Amino acid sequence: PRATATNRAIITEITVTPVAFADPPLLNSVGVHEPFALRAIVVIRTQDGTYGLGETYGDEAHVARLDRAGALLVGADAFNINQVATLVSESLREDSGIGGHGTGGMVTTTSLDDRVLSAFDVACLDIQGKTLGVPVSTLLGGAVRDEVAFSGYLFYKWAGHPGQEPDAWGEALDPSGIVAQARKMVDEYGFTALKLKGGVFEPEIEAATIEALREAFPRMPLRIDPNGVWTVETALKIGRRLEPVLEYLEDPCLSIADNAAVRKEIDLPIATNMCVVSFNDVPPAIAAGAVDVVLSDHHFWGGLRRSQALAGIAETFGLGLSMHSNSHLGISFAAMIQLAAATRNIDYACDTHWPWKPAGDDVIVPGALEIRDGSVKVSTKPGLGIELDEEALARMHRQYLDCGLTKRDDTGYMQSIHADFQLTTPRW
Ligand code: GKR
Ligand code: MG
Repeated sequence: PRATATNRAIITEITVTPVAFADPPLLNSVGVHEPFALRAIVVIRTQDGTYGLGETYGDEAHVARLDRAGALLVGADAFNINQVATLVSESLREDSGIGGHGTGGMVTTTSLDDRVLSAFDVACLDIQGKTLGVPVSTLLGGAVRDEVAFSGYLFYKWAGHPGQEPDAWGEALDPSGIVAQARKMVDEYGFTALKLKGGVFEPEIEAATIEALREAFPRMPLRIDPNGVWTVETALKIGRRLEPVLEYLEDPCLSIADNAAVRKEIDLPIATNMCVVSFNDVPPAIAAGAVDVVLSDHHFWGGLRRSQALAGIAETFGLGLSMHSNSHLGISFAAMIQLAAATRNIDYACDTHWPWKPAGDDVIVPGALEIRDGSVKVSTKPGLGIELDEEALARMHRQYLDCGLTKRDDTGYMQSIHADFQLTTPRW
């Protein structure tokens, strides 16, 4: 590609490295987390020796796309993200679009172009920030807050992976197990909001779990997310029961139409990271009145700048905004924090899987990101405010090779343990 007039940061090299980190057996509607979660680390280098970091899904189909796009981006200007986006789309022109969604089959309708663009957008912004000596939040319009609040993300879980010792979190398979898990989360991280991953047990048990949390934490904002496996009827029944307790109800059903039907009949905000997952979904969702809160995720909304475009739409149409998360490492976390810092209308504590990751398992130099009193301080250092630990990257890549996983497959793993596990939506 031809460099443009700015000519500030010409990309000379891009490496894409799949890595793996230990993950506990967290249960969800599609199965259970495998012993390792996969991510891809994108490092972009420019002619003056600056590097920028991006992180995204580690499924092999996605990694292959990142490699193809990365090859086209050499020679482009890291200050021209429009040019980067055009080249990414060019690399996908012949793509079948199959696989690489990174969500274990939970969400398969995100935009292919935006999914691939995301990590490059983040890495380019990191380079821009380092070149200009400003944090990414400044490039995004300026920080409106100096810390970002996160919610404690609770999961039903087994004590440990089959054949392994129990992990530090232990078992949580009923309301009291989840309350104990919540106590540990709140004690260790100071969270001021809690989210329960549902869609695992009978809805009545999950409702009872939320009620047990309410009793244990009388003033804590609470949410439940069954990942769209409830029928409209079940969602109405459980939604009405939990009306006095919930801050919002997340993806009770899968489709825009079903969530709209639920929303009309209950007095609770409906949030989603499943039925509004690309710009194409926004007009029909608004027309149907399907949701109140969009849980954005820069990994599938095309990076930080495109997420800001979504924030503008949310503002215009009076939708609430917060953030969704999958298992992730520090680069993604730093990007989420810079984005949230610069987004005026983040209305709720954002989701993160951060506490589920072993502290030593990361590719960045430790110490940059810490959850205290439920929030993370926004870095004011140049770029994302983090540094790559090359040795850790190599170690975690070896871990990826050794673990033998090539894509997230919660369902296959569950079926290897419980052969009768069926993937049915809606389930209840
Ligand atoms: O990690 O099992 C999980 C979650 O269920 C994740 O895959 C979801 O994408 O956290 C997500 C959600 O809010 O739906
Ligand atoms: Mg969700």
